[in-house]
Amino acid sequence: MAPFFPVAVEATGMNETRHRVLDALSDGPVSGPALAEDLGISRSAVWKHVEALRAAGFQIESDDAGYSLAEVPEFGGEAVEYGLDAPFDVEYHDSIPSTNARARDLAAGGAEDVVVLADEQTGGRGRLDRDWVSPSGGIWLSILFRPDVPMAHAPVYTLAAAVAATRAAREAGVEATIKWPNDVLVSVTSAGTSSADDDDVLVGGEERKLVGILTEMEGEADRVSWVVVGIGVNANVDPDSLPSEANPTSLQAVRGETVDRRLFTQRLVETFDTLRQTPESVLDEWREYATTLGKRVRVETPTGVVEGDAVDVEFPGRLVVETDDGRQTVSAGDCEHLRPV
Ligand code: BT5
Repeated sequence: MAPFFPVAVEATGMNETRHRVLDALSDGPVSGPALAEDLGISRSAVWKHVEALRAAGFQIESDDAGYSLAEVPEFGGEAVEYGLDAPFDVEYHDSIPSTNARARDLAAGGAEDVVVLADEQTGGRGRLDRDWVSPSGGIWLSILFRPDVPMAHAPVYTLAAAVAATRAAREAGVEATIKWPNDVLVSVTSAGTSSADDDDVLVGGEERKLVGILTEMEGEADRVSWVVVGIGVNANVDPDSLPSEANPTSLQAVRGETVDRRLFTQRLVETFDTLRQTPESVLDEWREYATTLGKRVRVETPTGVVEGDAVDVEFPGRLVVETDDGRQTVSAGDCEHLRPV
């Protein structure tokens, strides 16, 4: 215990100081000596922080008046942490096999409130051991946290992630909707246009997958130890590079221009952070964005197929289906939209 403790304290301290340096630079110009005095660190420590920030892609100008922040990098850990209104550290990788696998490793080491973020995944995973294709330009991230809830409540975090991703997509001008339980879709009438407001609600081939979510967890029945919510957003990627059988789309394809991945990631993480604190508020927001409700569905569950009209969702995330044999609730499965009811 003794050797570990000082290291942890130092790591936290570094991070906070770096943030304070950045904040001061964004209000700059500020001179090195003034900054050193304000933050209670040495001038050479200021210089080291400035150099580390430059290495992370921040453009920091220096002239007679001092240092000032000229530009924030397009993407990356420091870039997403800069101005992030949520208490997460962001660990960034240009390329990694799977952010979920990395977050699980961090969980095993005792970490919490970490976002693992990558530009590219070389071994991205979907549910049931399926592959998740994750070329450079996407937003591939996993949120590791330790909620004080029973294991049975964990599905609500999948729904919360879907709400957060949908809201961020809509703020980026993409009319996304949620398909139970873990997909965010865009209804497309012709390549590149979205039409969630149209009356002729779309089914089957006209719904394209924008985001996939994979939630993993560990714990005892009465209490979760950790949850990892993996969110894959096809951001600035060409849908032609994704598996065509999934009918994929991307933010870039729908918008006709690239999206600011830093801002998108921040909004996504911030909304998720708010929702995780009030799990009981997730369902109302989910209903508002859901495209599954009011549709005829066919759900392949681990115990068989359930077909009927999707009428509601229940805490923590069960789909309520009106079948010929009465009402059934479904906890997990692959859901296919058949047609509007
Ligand atoms: C999912 O699985 O939709 C969950 C995907 C979660 C990905 C994130 S990325 C960050 C984190 N790290 C990981 O390793 N994973 C998470 P599922 O519902 O099983 O859908 C998988 C199916 O979607 C595949 O079988 C393909 O058909 C299709 N697919 C694969 N890559 C895709 C993509 N980029 N966009 C759309 N569809 C895709």
